[in-house]
Amino acid sequence: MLTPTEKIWHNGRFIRWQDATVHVLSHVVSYGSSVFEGIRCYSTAVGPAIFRLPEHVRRMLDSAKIYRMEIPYTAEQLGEAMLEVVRTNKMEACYVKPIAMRGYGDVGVNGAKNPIEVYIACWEWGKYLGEEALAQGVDVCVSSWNRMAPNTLPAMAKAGANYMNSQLIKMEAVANGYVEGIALDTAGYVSEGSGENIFVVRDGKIHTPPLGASVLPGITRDTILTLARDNGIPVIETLLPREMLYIADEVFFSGTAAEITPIRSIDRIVIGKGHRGPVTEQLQNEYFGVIAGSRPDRYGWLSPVYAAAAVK
Ligand code: PPE
Repeated sequence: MLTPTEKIWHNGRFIRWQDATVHVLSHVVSYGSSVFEGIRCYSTAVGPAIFRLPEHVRRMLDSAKIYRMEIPYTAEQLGEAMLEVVRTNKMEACYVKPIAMRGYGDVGVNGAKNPIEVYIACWEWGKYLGEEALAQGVDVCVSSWNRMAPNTLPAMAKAGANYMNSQLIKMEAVANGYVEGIALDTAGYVSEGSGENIFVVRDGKIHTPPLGASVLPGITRDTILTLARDNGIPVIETLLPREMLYIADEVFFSGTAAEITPIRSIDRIVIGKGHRGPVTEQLQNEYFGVIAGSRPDRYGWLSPVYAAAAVK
C-alpha cells in the first residue's frame, strides 16, 4: 500500500499530500486526459539521484504535445521541481510521478478550455514484480488482449487512457495465476508488457520490438540498447513473431519500475534454462553498476538531488 510523503508539488507550489485532490467532474476523470511519468530516484554514492531525469521530462512534454496539452512550465522548471519534490520530502530512494491533466471547468469531450493541472508526487516504491523477480525471473503469459492499434490511442504517449488497456492485460494475467501479461500488437507481433518493454535474447543477440509495434519508447529500453551496444552485444529492433518468445535463450522486461526483470516462463513454456540468463545478468550488472557507482556514469544519467547544477 502507498505510504504518503509530506508534500506534493501543484502548479508551482507545495501542498500537503492529503490536499492533492481533484473534483470528480474534472475532465480527466471521465475522459482519461492525463499524461504522466514514472521516474526512479536511487540512493547513490553522491546521495539521492534521479535516473535519466531530462529524458523523462522530455517524454512527458512529448506526450502532452501529442494530446495538444499546453504545459505552462519549461523542461528546466519541471526537472528542477522534481528534484525539489525529493528534497522537500527528504526522500532517498523513491519513485517520482509527475502528472499533467485536464482539470475542472468545461463539460464535454473537447478539453481545450479546461485548465491544465500539473502535480508531482514521490513515494517509496519497492520491487514492481515481486522481491524475488530480479534474481529468479517471473512467470508470464501472452495476453488475449492486444496493445492499441496504431492511430487509435498513441502508444508513444504515456497517457492515462493507455492504462485501461494495460489494466485488461494485467488483470487477466493475474486472474490466471501469472505475474504479468505480454501483449501482441494488432498485427500479431510482440508488443510489450502492461507496464514494461520486452527483450528477447537468442544466439547472443538482443531483439526488441520497434516503436511501430505499439510500444512506449521506454527510457529503460533506451538504457538497455545503449548498455548493450557499449558492451559489444548486437541489438536489433525488429518485429518479433510470438513464437520467438518460446524459443528464446532469454527474455526479460525493462521499465523504470520493473528495472530489468528476467522472464522464466511464458504460457507455462520454460524459457531457456528456466532462470535468469547470462545476458540478462550482465545487463543488470551494468545498469545497477551505474547506480551503485561501480560503473562510470558515462552519459550523465544520474541527476543528484543535492547538487546545484543537477539538471542538464
Ligand atoms: N511500456 C509501458 C506500457 C509502460 O507503462 C512502461 C513504464 C514501459 C513500457 C517502460 O518505460 P520506462 O519506464 O520509460 O522504461 N511503466 C511504469 C509503471 C507503470 C505503473 O504505473 O505501474 C514504470 O515502469 O514506471
